[in-house]
Amino acid sequence: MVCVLRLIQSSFFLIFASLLLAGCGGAPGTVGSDDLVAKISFVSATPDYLTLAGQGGVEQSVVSFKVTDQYGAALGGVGVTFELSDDVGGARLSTTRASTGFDGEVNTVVSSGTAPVALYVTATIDGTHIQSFSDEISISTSGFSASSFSLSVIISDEVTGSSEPYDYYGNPYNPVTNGSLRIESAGELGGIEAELQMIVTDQFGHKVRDGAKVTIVSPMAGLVRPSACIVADGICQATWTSTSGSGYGIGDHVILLAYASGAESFDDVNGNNIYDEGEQFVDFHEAFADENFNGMYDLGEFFVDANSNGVFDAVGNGVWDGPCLTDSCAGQDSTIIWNTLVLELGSCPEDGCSAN
Ligand SMILES: [Ca+2]
Ligand SMILES: [Ca+2]
Ligand SMILES: [Ca+2]
Ligand SMILES: [Ca+2]
Repeated sequence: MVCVLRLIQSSFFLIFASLLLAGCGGAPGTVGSDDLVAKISFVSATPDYLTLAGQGGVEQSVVSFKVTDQYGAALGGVGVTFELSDDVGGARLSTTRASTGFDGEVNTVVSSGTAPVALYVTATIDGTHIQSFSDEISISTSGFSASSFSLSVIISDEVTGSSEPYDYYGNPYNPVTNGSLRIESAGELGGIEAELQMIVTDQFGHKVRDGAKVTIVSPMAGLVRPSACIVADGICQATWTSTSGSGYGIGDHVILLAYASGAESFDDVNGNNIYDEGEQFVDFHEAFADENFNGMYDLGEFFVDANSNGVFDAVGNGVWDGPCLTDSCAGQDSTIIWNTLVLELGSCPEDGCSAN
């Protein structure tokens, strides 16, 4: 009788201890067994952007996952195997297997290689098919490319006064062919706003790092806020606001100029994503706003004096400028790349002006 009682007491203690450990979130479980259903979730990849190895920049990202039970409680001591989606260019993981801590979290580190690529990490709970995937981690150069450095207006009825926007010449607006857009009432009223958008990539067509800066100026008239447009997820936005009530000069238009330090565009004949000697490229001269539309710089027009010599330089340096990814490069790591956008300042509609 005593033995039976002790057996019952012992069994009760084991069950109680198991429940207690599970409740604390630290009990190693037999994952995949009938009594424990585990889940693994992606937590973070910090940062989610890496520069190419050897290019100077952040080359490692800590990728974290978390294992929980069916009630959401953390599970410690669970083995997890990691796999990288691609090892092109030597991209690699610091470890391919680890165990969760008491908080249920487990980490590995992605190191960039020498090839531009977007990667993700797969984490699988050992002995199961239970897995999770990280968000995308981009590996690329950190700079802008002139091949994708686009300034545009976010078109809305409020901006154009119509669901069918028109350009400078009164033709239906075509952002591809002419790049000008009529902003209704802005030639007569101050305070009329147009939302600007920069869409940018690096030379591989990947998003540049968050926090990269594009400067946007409106030298003829109007206000740009912020003038330092900070890129997030490949895009940055700013607002142009009219500042006068009577138009701004020739044709009642303004020219917006966006510029940043970046790589010149090139014709990648052999498709290796890298500038090779002999490939055609666009040799950027200094940036300017062609305020009178004559296709050339005239004294008094705004320009960016990239080489600080006090005058506008109308020709490039004759060599491709951008991140050197071959054994030797004749150009600089970057130059000033730029783009312009023309806004036509429209008059008020027949039923009168009204500010936004
Ligand atoms: Ca090439
Ligand atoms: Ca050049
Ligand atoms: Ca000019
Ligand atoms: Ca100059």
